[in-house]
Amino acid sequence: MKKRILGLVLSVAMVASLLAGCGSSSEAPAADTAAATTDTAAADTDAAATTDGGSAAGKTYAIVPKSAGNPYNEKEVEGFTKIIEANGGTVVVNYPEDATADAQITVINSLISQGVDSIAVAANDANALSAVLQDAMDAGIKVSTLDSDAVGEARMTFANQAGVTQVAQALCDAVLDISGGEGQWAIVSASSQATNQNAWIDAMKEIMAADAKYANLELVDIQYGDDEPELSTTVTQALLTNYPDLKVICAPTTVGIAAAAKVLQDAGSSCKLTGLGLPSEMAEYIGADDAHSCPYMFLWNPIELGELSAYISMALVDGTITGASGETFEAPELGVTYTITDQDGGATEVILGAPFAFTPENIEEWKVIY
Ligand code: RAM
Repeated sequence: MKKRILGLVLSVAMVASLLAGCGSSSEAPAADTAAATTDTAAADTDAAATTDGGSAAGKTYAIVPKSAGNPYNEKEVEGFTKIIEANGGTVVVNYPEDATADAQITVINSLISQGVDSIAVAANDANALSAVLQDAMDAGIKVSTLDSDAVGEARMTFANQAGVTQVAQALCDAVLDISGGEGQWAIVSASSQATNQNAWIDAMKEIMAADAKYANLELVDIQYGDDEPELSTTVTQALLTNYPDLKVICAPTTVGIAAAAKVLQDAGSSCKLTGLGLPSEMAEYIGADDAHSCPYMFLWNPIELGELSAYISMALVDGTITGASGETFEAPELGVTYTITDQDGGATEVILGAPFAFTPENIEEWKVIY
C-alpha cells in the first residue's frame, strides 16, 4: 500500500502546484480543475491489490490491447492483471501482431475457442470487430472494451479513461494557449482507424468550429504514425518540412507525442507540442523554455484504466452488472463505487476520471510512476 499512499500524497502535491501555477503560461487551464477533484490520477503500482472477496476464482479473464511494444498498453495490462489475480482469477494477455482490427480478430477467435469467461479489448477499429465480438457474446463470453471502443452492440460496456469532450477540450485549449491564439497546427495521431483518437479528433474539430476564440487557428494536416515510433517520427519530420510556419503539433497518442517531442527538440524547432503522453517517456521534453519541445500535456493513469477494466470484467462475469446504464459496482483498489452511464448513441460506458495536466512543475514527480 506504500506506493498507493505515495500516489495520494503526490496527487495532493500536484493539486497544490497546479493551483499555485494558475495563470502561468505553462499551465494548462482546462483539465486542471477537473483533475484536482479526482484522485484517479493517483499512482498505484503496488504488487498486491485489495481483494474484494476472491470473486474471480476459477474464471479466466482475457485482455486484448491495441498492440505489443507500447508501454502504455503494458501499464493497462499491469493494472488489469493485478486486480484479477488478487481476486483469484486467471489472466490471459493476448497482444495482436500489429495495431489492426484483423490482428485482433485472429486473437479473439482463439480466445473464443479457449472458452475464456471474459474478453476486454482496446479496439483498433470501431466497426471491424463487431462480428467477432458478437460471436464471443453468443458463446457466453462477457465482452467489454477499454481505452478504445467498439460499436455499442458489440460489447456490454466500455472502460473509458476520460470523457471524450473533456479530453478534446483540454487539447483545444492547450493548442490555443501554446500557439498564442492563432496560426497553423497539425495532428500526429495513432492509426487512422483508432476509435479513441478519432473520437478525440472529431470532438476537437467540433469544439473549435463552435467557438470564435479558435477562429484564428488553422488545422492544416492530420498524420498517422500508427503508434509506431519510426512512422511517427517520419510523419512529424514531414509536417515540419511541408509547413514551415507550423506553430503547434497535437499528438493524442503516447507513442506519437514521444516521437514528435524528440524530432522537435532535436531540431530546435519553434513548433511546439502538446497532446497525451506518458510522464516517464516525456519528462525530458517538458519545459517552459525554448530548449524543450512540450510546454505541457495530459494523460490519465493507464494502470488504473486496466484496474477499472478488470473490475468491469469481474462484475460482468459474476452477474453484478450487465452493462446497463445506472448499474453500480465496487472498485476497492480505486476507492470508488462506479456507476455505468449512457454514451451518445444509446450504449454505455464507465468513466475513470478527468484528464490530468503534466507540467514542468509536476513532471519530475510523475515520471517515476508511469
Ligand atoms: C497510445 C494509444 C492509446 C491511447 C494513448 C493516449 O498509447 O493509442 O490507445 O489511449 O496513446
